[in-house]
Amino acid sequence: MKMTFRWYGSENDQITLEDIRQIPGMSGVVPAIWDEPVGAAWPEEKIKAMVEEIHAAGLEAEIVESVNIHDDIKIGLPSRDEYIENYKTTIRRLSKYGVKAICYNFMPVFDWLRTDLAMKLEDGSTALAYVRDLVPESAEEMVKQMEDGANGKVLPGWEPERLANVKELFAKYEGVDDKKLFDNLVYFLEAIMPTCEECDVKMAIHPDDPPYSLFGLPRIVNDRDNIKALLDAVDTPYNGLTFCTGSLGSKPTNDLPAMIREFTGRIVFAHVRNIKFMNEAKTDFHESSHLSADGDVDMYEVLKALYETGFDGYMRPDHGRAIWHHIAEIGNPGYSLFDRALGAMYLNSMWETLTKDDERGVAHFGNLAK
Ligand SMILES: [Mn+2]
Repeated sequence: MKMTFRWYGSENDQITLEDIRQIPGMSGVVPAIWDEPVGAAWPEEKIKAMVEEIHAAGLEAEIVESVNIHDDIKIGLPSRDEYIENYKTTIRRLSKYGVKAICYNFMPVFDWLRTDLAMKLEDGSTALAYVRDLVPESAEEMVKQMEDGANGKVLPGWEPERLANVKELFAKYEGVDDKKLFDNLVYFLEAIMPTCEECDVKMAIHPDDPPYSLFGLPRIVNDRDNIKALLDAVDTPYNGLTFCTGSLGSKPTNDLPAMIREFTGRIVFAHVRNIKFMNEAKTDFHESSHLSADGDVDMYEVLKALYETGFDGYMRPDHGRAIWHHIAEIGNPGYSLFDRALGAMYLNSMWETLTKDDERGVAHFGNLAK
């Protein structure tokens, strides 16, 4: 397992590579190129500069996140083939500079979504939250709401130029139901798999966040059945999964440890974070600290399932709350330095316990508990 940290680049992140390097056990960062339009091939010189900057700071850059998929691919328009060619070019260029995996998603129109990007928790920290009844009626209002809470940052998946005419974009998705979206995803994957194999770059799809349909749009990556269908449809280790415990964990019927065990060998990237349900129906949640006791995801069971199934991919603490004096200076919502650093330490310490227990043949502590 390699512990990593998302990094938005020196232009877009107030957190420096040096900050990240000082977090114990950190092997690398998960970067992206933000100033290219969705669908364009990432220019080689930008990839080179990004990777060299990261290496110079003593960190690895083996996995990137947010090589976003153009809507025409998701909709299945004839122009998709051109965008798929661009995507293959990006894969080849990334691989040339040592990138081994790509985290992406296939959510139509909107990427992740929250109704509050700074909900105040009892301890004074703030966290991202989702309350079903606070989702506005119109998609335009949603775009505005997300932009207003973004601290002036461009949120990944919320590119203003792409969402400038969100109504038009919705119209393009007319007739794209779950089945069609799934078929379009399979088309995309089948088209790029030879390039992935040739370059040894694994694709790791991120589940829907939140894990259900919004504004009538299709959603196809959020539970055991639809993930299994996707992995089976393109049955190669290069068609992999980003196992995001926060996204999948906000659907109460998902049994996370069981899913990890079932998808052994296909989990490329683990996003590990916790969420806390706020109502009995479990439709509303806020993000919490990583500690199991603070949320509804049992981190011990999650890590144990990963460890026991021989997980050797990348992990990151995913989101964090804004805490300490960082609250005032937080840039990218959900991507604070301190709480994610605490999360990484917590996850690393559990991983060390699991590793050493295993090496020393310690099966359990059952007797101590009595
Ligand atoms: Mn995630």
